[in-house]
Amino acid sequence: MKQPIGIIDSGVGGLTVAKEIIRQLPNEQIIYLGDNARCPYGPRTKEEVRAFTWQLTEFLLAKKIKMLIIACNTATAAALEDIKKNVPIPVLGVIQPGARAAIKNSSNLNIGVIGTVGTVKSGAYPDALKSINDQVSVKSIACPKFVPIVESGEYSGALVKKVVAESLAPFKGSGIDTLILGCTHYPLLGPLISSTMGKGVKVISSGDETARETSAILEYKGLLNDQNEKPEHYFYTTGSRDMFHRIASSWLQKDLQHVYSIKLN
Ligand code: I24
Ligand code: DGL
Repeated sequence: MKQPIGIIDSGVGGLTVAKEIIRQLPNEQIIYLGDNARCPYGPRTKEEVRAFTWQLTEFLLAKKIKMLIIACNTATAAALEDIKKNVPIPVLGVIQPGARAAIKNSSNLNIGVIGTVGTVKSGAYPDALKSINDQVSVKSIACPKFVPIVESGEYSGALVKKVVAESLAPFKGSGIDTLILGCTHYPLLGPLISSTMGKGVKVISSGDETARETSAILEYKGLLNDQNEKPEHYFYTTGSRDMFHRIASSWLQKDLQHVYSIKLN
């Protein structure tokens, strides 16, 4: 099936998920919408995030997508259930794939989660983990400083190292053997987070797991694109076209031809 896969996010962070989907499913066309004008979602109320996420969803449904990926953890936590119930195509968030991979990896069922304030407050990761295995013990920590660090482009260096160590200090002595990166931006801090946590903790990127699951769902439902002319991907932002073009082209290592700024009503 030739129709595109839709990906929504609060901004550019979801490009970490998009990149992995493009890598794993090179024949699939992607339509990405980032709500840069209203980014970040992390500190907002659940009601607000849910309303925004519905607007993004409706924009992409009008583009005839065959499947919707909610790449933003905060949006998944606030709106996935509601959207899933009310749209006629498969909808996948980033939380369940991350939770599944964490359970699969963990030997002691002692799992850590980091994310935005909204994601941690929602309890969506503990809920997802417990619905897979009710024996699991979960410790979640909000790391509100991490998104601004990544967006500053300065995500190595002594100062960043210090912030990461301080933010993750509450995990000391917790006995976790698996840590879920429950935010689109955190994979960019992945190596630093991993070295801070040490060898005994496996770090799991929810976005990478989501790309794997996307591929499994499309295959199972017979929705994969059977043609193999290289697809052209489309990118929409509610913010500045040039800013989005610059970050996305650099991240995807390609001078993107189809980047548009749009207004949502
Ligand atoms: N990374 C992200 N967001 C940005 C950025 C970045 N600017 C540089 N880099 N800006 O997210 C978002 C909008 N700004 C506007 C001004 O105020 C602050 C917010 C992470 C992107 C993950 C794909 C660094 C950078 C880059 C290219 C690729 C990756 C990356 F420029 F981290
Ligand atoms: N995309 C968000 C997430 O994964 C992080 C950025 C934001 O707060 O909007 O939770």
